[in-house]
Amino acid sequence: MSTSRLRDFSRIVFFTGAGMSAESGVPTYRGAGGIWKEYDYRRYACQEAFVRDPEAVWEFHNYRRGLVARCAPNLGHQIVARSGRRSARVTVVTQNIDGLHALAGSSEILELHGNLWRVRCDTCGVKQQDGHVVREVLRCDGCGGWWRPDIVWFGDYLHEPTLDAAQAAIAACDLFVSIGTSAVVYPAAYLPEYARKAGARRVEINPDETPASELYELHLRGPATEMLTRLADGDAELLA
Ligand code: BV8
Ligand code: ZN
Repeated sequence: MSTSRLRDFSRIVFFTGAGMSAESGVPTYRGAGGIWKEYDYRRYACQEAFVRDPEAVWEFHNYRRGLVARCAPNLGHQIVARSGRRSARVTVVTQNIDGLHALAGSSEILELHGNLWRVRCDTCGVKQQDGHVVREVLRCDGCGGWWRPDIVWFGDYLHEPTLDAAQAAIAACDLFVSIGTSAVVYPAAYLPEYARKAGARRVEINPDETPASELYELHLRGPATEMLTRLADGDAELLA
């Protein structure tokens, strides 16, 4: 039976990277306009930098908060959220920290790399979730230490239960749609392999080829909004 519409699948995983939010105006990390071209993550976005110069780390993260706060979910985020209301089970496994999937109304979201709008104090073991705003209070009221952006930086271990949940969702899915990731950051970049082992239909949405492209059966070479529209309208014949 040839399946060509999202709702023909019982368990869908959308695996998203920075390209998912590019059309919302959120800079990607690599490629043209990539944020790591402008900012060295070793100075602004890693544990060593946070210990060495928390003010510089907060200046960078409040700069990003200010920028992302002006960005809204795009049509691609909305299609993903809508499919979650129509298909049996949809899980969003995202590498993004911008919070745009939740804003678009997706409910089952696994944030592999944390969240730009959440902070934590590792001394007090507490977290705080902010709205999409710049943060003013940078010192923990419990211990006076610096609040840390609750983001998985390079060299940080991912939150094990979140990664386990992502692997479990992918191992049980019958459709795996990767959107806007360069597939170079691990362990997230291992995840498409779980979809292959699960025998899921595998679709890659990305204007460019990636090191993971050979793992996919269908390649939709274009921007997320346009390709997701095609997928949702069923005119991109998913592999039978
Ligand atoms: C870990 C946080 C265990 C958020 C990020 C040395 C020491 C320690 C670890 C390592 C090491 N060397 C290597 C590693 C492993 C390292 C890693 O994978 N490095 C890579 C670069 C080789 N991984 C880690 O450190 C991870 N932790 O391994 O812990 C450990 C611990 C200690 C010692 C050893 C091991 C943690 C990884 C998470 C890092 N956090 N950022 C932030 O600060 O903002 S990385 C960053 O990359 C983001 O999280 C992002 O999510 C992630 C992946 O990027 P993408 O989302 O794919 O975005 P990118 O810009 O790259 O690509 C965009 C794509 O979209 C492109 O393909 C483009 O074509 C496409 N596109 C553009 N426009 C559109 C589009 N697609 C569709 N539509 C469009 N319109
Ligand atoms: Zn504290």
